[in-house]
Amino acid sequence: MADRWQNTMEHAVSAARRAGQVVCEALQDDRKVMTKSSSVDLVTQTDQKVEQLIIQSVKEKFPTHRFIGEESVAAGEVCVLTDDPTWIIDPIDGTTNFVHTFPFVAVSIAFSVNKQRSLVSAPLQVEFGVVYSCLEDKMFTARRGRGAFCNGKPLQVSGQEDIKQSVIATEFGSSRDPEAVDKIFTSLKNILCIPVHGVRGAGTAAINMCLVASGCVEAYYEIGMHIWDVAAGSLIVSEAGGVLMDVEGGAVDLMSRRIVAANNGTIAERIVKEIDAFSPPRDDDPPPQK
Ligand code: LIP
Repeated sequence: MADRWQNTMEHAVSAARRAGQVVCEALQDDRKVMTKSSSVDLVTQTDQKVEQLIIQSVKEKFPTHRFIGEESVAAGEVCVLTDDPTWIIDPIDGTTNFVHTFPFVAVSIAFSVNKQRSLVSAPLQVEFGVVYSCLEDKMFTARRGRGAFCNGKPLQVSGQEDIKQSVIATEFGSSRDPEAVDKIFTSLKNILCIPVHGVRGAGTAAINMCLVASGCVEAYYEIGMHIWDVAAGSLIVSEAGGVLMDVEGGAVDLMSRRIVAANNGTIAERIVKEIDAFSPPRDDDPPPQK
């Protein structure tokens, strides 16, 4: 059956590859670092330039499409889904890595159609996801219902059912609020002491999710990331045979800034038991009144 969005996905892949080339070239330059919500929430001119390059290239081909971009939202645009086809873009996932030349940075592009209050059961709403790990030159792709791939090779999550034989990925995020940090460390201690074989973090949610899809880690969880970090990876995990869950169990809501992405429900539910959950402001919350 003809795939309605194949042509659109191919545009996304070429846009991600071009963006990745710009990111890699910029790594050689002196990167002007700015901050957003806090002194550790970093952004560079390259983040902003790459997001605009992607958006402009899409607008030329698909003028009616809409966008949720990390840096556009940071500049004040609303983070809401409408009935229009919507591109969800993180121009550099792993900006702190980029600034410090820690070698894991990705361009993440997801494409969603049909209005949703939030991306509940995200795989049903995300039509395709593209994550380009540009320093590794790994193009991760997934088309809803048609599998997940890395550089064209099929991906399959780990078959591990025993949490004590597992490696789990997570991130500490950019919040330095003491209460949030306490909960993040409580969750980390609980999971480490199950015990699991190890805990890892690439410094980018998108690559962590691709590691789940690739079977390199059994699961990734985090509280505090954003929809643009995980929208593409959510489909890549699902199409590689994995599962998505909220940190307190139940359906994932990608606007909630909370996620568990795992190889199977057994591992996901075991992790949920250990997470000291909290609820950060949602991505689709109205901006605070000035
Ligand atoms: C990053 C996420 C990561 C999170 C960081 C940051 P960015 O995205 O990929 O999971 O822990 O705080 O949000 O800001 O590099 O695009």
